[in-house]
Amino acid sequence: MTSPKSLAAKLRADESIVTAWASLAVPILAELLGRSGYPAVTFDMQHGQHDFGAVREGLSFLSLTDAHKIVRIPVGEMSTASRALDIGAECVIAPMINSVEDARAFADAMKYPPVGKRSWGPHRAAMLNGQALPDYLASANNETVALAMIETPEAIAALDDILDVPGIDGIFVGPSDMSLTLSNGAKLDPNGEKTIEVCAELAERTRAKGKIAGIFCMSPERVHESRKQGYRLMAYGFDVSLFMGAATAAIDACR
Ligand code: 3PY
Ligand code: MG
Repeated sequence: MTSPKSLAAKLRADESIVTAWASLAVPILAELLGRSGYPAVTFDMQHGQHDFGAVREGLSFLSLTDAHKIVRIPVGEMSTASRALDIGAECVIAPMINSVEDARAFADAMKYPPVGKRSWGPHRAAMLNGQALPDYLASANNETVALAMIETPEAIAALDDILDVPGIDGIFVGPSDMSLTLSNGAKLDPNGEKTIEVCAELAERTRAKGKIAGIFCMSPERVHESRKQGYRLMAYGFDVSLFMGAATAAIDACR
């Protein structure tokens, strides 16, 4: 049964969620972000400093708050997607999903049979959820969210087929890599006009398939624009910038 409070249920009900982006391998920072009012926190294992232990501890700290738990895995590390779910992630974001084959490998890691090939062992996740193991099994395929990152021309071309892969719940757009790959390495332009146009088209195509659209945002303005374009999971609030911004403001105020 889908809990009305799960991240999956909220996103499917068209609620919009803003997630903080945690890159520092300091587990208690996730709890502080949750206590600060963020509805979700994403642990970035692709470009952030987290190893598996830091994510494991961070998910436990975050469970002391109401914030939802999201993990971005490194490129191609599908076994880490299953492990992230096993230690309590509710949503996994997989970078550089460029083909139906990539999407199938991701869905296989995320969903139990008959949808995928996820192997059994979610003891910590069930414990954090306060669930008995049979209840975890009954709800897991519905309540775990698999978001395929779309950030290359190949992925844009294959989007409809990627979205049709059973077990793929939606997309998460990476505008930096998108601008880099669309310009063949010439320009990093995540907030450029062309990038934003492509982002709008991706949200439309994803919603037309009844799936969830998420995106990384570089400003609160982009969060609001993305929401209008149909996105429902927006990442904004990079821990390094949040900390340095607050530290700079504090010391500036003392000068
Ligand atoms: C991108 O913009 O390419 C991302 O992956 C965001 O983290
Ligand atoms: Mg990227």
